[in-house]
Amino acid sequence: MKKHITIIGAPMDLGQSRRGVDMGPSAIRYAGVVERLEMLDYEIQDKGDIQIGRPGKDEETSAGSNLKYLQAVSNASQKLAEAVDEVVKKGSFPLVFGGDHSIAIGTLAGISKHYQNLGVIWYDAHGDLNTGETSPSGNIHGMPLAVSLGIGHPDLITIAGYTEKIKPENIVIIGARSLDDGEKILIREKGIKVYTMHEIDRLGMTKVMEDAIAYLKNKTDGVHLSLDLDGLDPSDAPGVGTPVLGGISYRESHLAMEILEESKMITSAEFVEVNPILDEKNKTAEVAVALMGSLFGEKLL
Ligand code: HAR
Ligand code: MN
Ligand code: MN
Ligand code: MN
Repeated sequence: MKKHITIIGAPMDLGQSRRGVDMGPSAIRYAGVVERLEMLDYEIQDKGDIQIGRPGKDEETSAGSNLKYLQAVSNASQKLAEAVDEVVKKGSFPLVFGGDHSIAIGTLAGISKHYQNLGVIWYDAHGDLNTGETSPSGNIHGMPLAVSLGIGHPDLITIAGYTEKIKPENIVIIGARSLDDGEKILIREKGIKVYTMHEIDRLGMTKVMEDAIAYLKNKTDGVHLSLDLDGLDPSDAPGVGTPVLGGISYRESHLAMEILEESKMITSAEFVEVNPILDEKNKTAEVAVALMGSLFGEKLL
């Protein structure tokens, strides 16, 4: 039987301050994702995009909070959680396209209730472990991993009606090179496993991925890949809102996806932060699609 993937677009740009990332799902489709995955003998259903409400001019800040566009992000997260929940219930593999990384709040809320111990691989230059108190920007795309731990604004941590979406010991962050002070404290406090660029340089991507897989293997019953394109070096993925020098290469990222594919552990995925307005001829969307090819088993020979 052909394996089944369901695509959902989440054209969200309100979790950060660079407009254009709402066109990410279109750019990824334009880069040929459906055709590419169909060649791998998957049956693909593209459910289209969830609707993101446009906030009024005065809605950037809400009373009693420094979180930007809290209401719009929380409404969209609820919608995305419901859409993803349906996909998992059907037994299909949820593949979500952002949009900025705030969408992970909804993705994880929809997926995690189907698992006792969902693992998460957070492939990102950033930790996304801020709260309103520690965030330097108020941008919610810097908060989704903390929110999924149940740490953050009440409107966000209660999406889909339950609080702890992931346990700290079931998280692996890969590619970190920009962490705020509050995020570093949370990482130490919760004992979150982080492979920074230092470990990737020193150990090599093969060892990092093998260690990450071994770390998650016996304690999780599913693993979600949350891949922020800014985890890659900006020379390979220029179309992102918050690029950080010294990132993971295109080649290393392919290798990481291939090792994940061999592990057969990944049960859902999202690719976020593709901003075609900041891109060079849709390069970053093409990189995202090429990585999905490897994640789903594309081989040269
Ligand atoms: N840590 C900074 C903040 O919270 C920058 C976050 C940038 N985040 C993303 N997601 N692109 O990884 O504002
Ligand atoms: Mn991120
Ligand atoms: Mn990032
Ligand atoms: Mn390869």
